[in-house]
Amino acid sequence: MADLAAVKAALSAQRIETPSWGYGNSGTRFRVFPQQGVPRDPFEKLADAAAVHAATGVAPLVSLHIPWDRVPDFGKLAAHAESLGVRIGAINSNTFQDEDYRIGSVCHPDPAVRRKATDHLLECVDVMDATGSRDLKLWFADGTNYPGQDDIVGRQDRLAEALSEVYARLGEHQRMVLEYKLFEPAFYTTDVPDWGTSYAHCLKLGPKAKVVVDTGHHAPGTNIEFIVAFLLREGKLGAFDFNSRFYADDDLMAGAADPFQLFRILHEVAKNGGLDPAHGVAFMLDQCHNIEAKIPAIIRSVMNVQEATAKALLVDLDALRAAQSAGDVLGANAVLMDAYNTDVRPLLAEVREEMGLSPDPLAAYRASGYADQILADRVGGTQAGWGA
Ligand code: LRH
Ligand code: MN
Ligand code: MN
Repeated sequence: MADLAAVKAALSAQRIETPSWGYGNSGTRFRVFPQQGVPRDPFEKLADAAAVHAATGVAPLVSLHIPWDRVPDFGKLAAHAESLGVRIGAINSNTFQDEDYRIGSVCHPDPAVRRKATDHLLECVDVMDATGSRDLKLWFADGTNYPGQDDIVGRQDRLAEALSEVYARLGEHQRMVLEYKLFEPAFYTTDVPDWGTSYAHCLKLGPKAKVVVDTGHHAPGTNIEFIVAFLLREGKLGAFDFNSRFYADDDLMAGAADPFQLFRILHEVAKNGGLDPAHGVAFMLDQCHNIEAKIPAIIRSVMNVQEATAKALLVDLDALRAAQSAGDVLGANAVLMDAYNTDVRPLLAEVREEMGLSPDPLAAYRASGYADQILADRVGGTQAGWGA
C-alpha cells in the first residue's frame, strides 16, 4: 500500500507552472474569438495567474513569452508578481514570428539572421537575470518544406553553434530546456523534431541543458511515458509542457483527451523520482483556451494534473515490483489499473483543506468574485501570444 501521509505531502509540494499566454485571447489559424475581461498587459496576466494560485495553492510560477510579455522594466514585473504571491517561471523565446525567420532562425543559412536569433536568445537570458527565472525554454520553428531546400547536417551545425553560445551565457543556477516538435510550421524536415535530437544536443552542451516534453508534440500513438522514463533515467528530463491533443498540437486542457495517458506519464515520473524537487523537473502547462473561459480552464487543467499525479502516487510499487519480477503480467497490469481507477477527488479535497484551501478550487474561484471584477475593470483585452 502507498503511504498516505507521503502521498499527501507529495501532492501539496507539487508545483504546476501556468503560461502567461493561456490567459489572453488566442485562436486557430481560422479565427480568434475574443473574450471579455482578458488581460491587457503582462501585469494583468500575472494577476490572473495569481487567481489560479489562490484557488489551487500549487501554481505559484508563471511562464513568460518574449516578446509577447516584453515590458520596459522586468524587475518591476517580477516585483509585481511577488506582490501577488507568484513568481516568474520559464522564459520562452520566440524566433518564429519575425519576417526574417521565413526559412529559419538559428538554422537559417544567412549568418545575419542567425545572429539576430541568437541575440534574442541572449536577451531572454537577460530577462532571466532580471526576473530570477531559472529556465530558458527554447522551441524552434526551424525546418524546411521541400526536399533539397537546405542542408540537413548544415542546419544541425548552425543549431549547435547557437545553442553553445547561449549555453555559455547561462548563470550558475540557470538552465536551458530544449523542446522538440514533430512538425509544423515546417513540413518536410524539422530541425528539432524529436526527443532524440533534443537529447543529443543537450548531452553535448552539458548538465544545464535538458529536454522539454510537450505532450502535444508527438505522432499519434507515440509512447510518451517511455520517453519520460528514459530521460529521467539519464537525468535529462527538464520540463513538461502539458496539454492535450486529439490530432496534432491542439493545446487543449491537459488530461482532457486522454487522462489515462497523463496517468501513465506521471506514473513514470513518480516512480523514477521525478516529483522530488531535487530532480528539477518543471511541470508546466502550455495551452490556450480559444472557446472556453480561460481562468477556470487553467484551474481545471491544474486539477487534472493533480488527479493524475495522485493516482500515480497511489500505485502500490511493492506489489508492482513483486508481480513484475514474478512475470505476473496480469497482476502487474492490475496494480496499475487499481490505482488509475481510484477516485482521488476526496483525497485531493482533503489535501487542499489541510493546505487551508477550499476543497473545490473551481467553486472557490467562482465565489471569489474575480471573474466579475475583471469583466468590469478591463475593457479591450490584448491578443495573447499567437499573432500578437
Ligand atoms: C510550440 C510551443 C512552444 C511555444 C508555445 C507557445 O508549439 O509548444 O512551447 O513557446 O507553443
Ligand atoms: Mn510547448
Ligand atoms: Mn506546442
